[in-house]
Amino acid sequence: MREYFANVPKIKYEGKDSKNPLAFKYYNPDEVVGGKTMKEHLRFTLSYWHTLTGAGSDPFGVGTMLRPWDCAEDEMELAKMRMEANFELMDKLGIEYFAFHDRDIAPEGKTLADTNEKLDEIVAYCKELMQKHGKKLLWGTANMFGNPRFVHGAATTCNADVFAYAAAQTKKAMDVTKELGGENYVFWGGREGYETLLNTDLGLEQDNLARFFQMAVDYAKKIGFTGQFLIEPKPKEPTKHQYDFDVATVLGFLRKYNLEKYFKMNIEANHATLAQHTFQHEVAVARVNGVLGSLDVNQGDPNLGWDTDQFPTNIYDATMVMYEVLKNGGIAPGGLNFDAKTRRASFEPEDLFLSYIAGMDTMAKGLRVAYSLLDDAVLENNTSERYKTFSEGIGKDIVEGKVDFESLEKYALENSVISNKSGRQEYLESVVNQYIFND
Ligand code: XLS
Ligand code: NI
Ligand code: NI
Repeated sequence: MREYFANVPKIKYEGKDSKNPLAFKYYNPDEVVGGKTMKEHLRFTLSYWHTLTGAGSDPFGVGTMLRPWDCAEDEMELAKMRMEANFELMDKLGIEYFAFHDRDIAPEGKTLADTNEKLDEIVAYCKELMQKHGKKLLWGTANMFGNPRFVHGAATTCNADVFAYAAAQTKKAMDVTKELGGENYVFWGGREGYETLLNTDLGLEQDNLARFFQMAVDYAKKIGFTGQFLIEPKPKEPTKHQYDFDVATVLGFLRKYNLEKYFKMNIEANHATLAQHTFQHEVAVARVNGVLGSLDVNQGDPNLGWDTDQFPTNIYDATMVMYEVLKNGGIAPGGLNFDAKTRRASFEPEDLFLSYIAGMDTMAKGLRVAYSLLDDAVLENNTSERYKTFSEGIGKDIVEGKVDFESLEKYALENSVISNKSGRQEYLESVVNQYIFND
C-alpha cells in the first residue's frame, strides 16, 4: 500500500526528558495506572473530518493544508487515499479508534441512491483496512448540516421533505456504523436550532426532533444495533440557539419525551466553554445523572467566542476531566475523541503528528495526576468533611426523609447558634497544583 507520511516514523514513548518532537513524553500506552493500561483508560480516537477531510478554510480564505492525497485524480480516488492515510496515521500514532461522519469518508452523488452507493464502496474498503490494521470504530454519525438542503435544519426543519431525507440519511449512517462494528452512534445538533423566533415554531421543531430520535431508537432495535446512542450538546454555532444547548438542557428534553433511557452524552470541551461552563462541569453533570457516554477532547480559546477545536494542551483542565472519568469508573464504550484541528497556519503534514502527540500527552498527564489525586482521596476527604452535618443528627434525618418544614422549624427555633466553616478553595487549588508539579 502507498505510504503517505514516509518521513515520520512510528511514534514511541521516550519519557518526559525527551527532546524529540516526534515522541511521546507522557503517553506510554502500556503503563498501568490503577489496574488498567493508559491505552485502556484513554481509548484515544482520531477524528476523520478534521484530520483527513478538513482543508483549513475559514470565513476569510480557502484551505491551506498540504496533504499527500492532494494529487488524487477524482473524488473516489481521493476518498480511498484518505482512508489509507487514516490507517497509516493511526498505526504511527498508536491510536486504536477513529470516528467519522458519512460525508467525511465518501463524496455525495447526484441522488441519494448514488450517494449511498459511493458510501458503500468506501465502507467496504474501510472494513478491509480495519481488519488489516486491527482498528476499531468508536462512532459514526451523519453530516446533516453541510449540504444546502439542511439550510433550515434536518430533524427540526420546516420542510417535511428534508425531514424525510434526514431520516433516510441517518438510517444509512446507522447501517454503516453497524457494518463497521461501531461502538457508539452520535447525534450532534448540526443545524437543529433557530436563528429567529419570528419565523420559528419552537414547539413543533422540538416535538419533531423527539420523533426523529424515537425512530432512530426503533430502527436500531430492528437492525440489532447495540452500540450506545450519544447526543452531543452545543449551545450555539451554526445556529444562534441550538436545541441541545448543554447536558442539563438535553436531559430535560430527553425526560420530557421519555427518551432518557436510550441516550447518553458525548461531551465536547469547546462546547462546554461556549455554554459558559467548564468541561469538568459538563462531565460532572453527566456523571451524577448516569449519562456520561464519551468525550470530544479539544479546547477553545478563552478570548474567542467560537468552536476553535484546538488540540487540548491545558493540563489543569485535562486533570479535572480525567478525574471525573475515573470517578465514573471509566469512559468505555465511549472514548477520548480528538475533535480538534491544527491551526490554519500549521499546514504541513508533520503538524498532524505534532498536534496529536501534544493532545495525547496532555490527556495522559491529566490521567496520571487525576489518578493520584483520587487515590489519595484528597478532595474526597475534604468534601466528606465539608458535608459531615448530613451524616449525623438533623442532617441525617433530612437525607433519610424523616423531617418536614414543621419539624425543621422546631429544630431551627431551638438551635440558636449556626456555625459555618471555610470552604478552603485556595488551599484545594494549591493542592491540585502540587499534584501536577509532583507527577
Ligand atoms: C461540531 C461538533 C461535531 C460533532 C460531530 O461542533 O463537534 O464535530 O462532534 O458531528
Ligand atoms: Ni464534537
Ligand atoms: Ni464542536
